[in-house]
Amino acid sequence: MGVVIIDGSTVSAFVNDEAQFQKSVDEAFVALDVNNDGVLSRSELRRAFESLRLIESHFGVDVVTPPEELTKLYDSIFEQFDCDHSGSVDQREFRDEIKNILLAIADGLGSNPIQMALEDDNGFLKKAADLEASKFPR
Ligand SMILES: [Ca+2]
Repeated sequence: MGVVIIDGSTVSAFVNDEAQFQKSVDEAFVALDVNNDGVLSRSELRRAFESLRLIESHFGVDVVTPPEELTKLYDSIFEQFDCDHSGSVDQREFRDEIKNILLAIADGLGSNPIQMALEDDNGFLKKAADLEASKFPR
C-alpha cells in the first residue's frame, strides 16, 4: 500500500492531460466490463466504485455505512453516469462522469494537500500523483 500526497492541481493536471486521462479511463472501462458487452451494468459500475476508491473521497461514505444505504447510493451514482437512461453506461458516459467527479475532487481539495493511503495501485488519484511525479521529479 502506497501513500501519496495530492492537492487539487495534481488531480486537475491529470484530467487535463487528455491523452493520459483517456488512456487511464478507457483501460479502467475495459477492465470493469467483465462480460465484455461494451457497456457497464449496474453491478459492474458498483464494482468499479468499490475498487477505484472514488466513493470514499468524493461521496463521503465511511466504512460503517449500512448496506441498504450503500445500495441507494450506488443506484444514485449509476443514474448520474447513465446520462441517456439506457440502463447501462457506455464508454463516453463513463469518461465524462469520471472527469466530472475528479474535477469536483480537485475543487474540493483546492490548494490544501492531503495525504492518501492507496491500497489499489490502479486508482485514478494514484495515477494523477504518478503523472505529477513524472513531470516534477523529487
Ligand atoms: Ca458489461
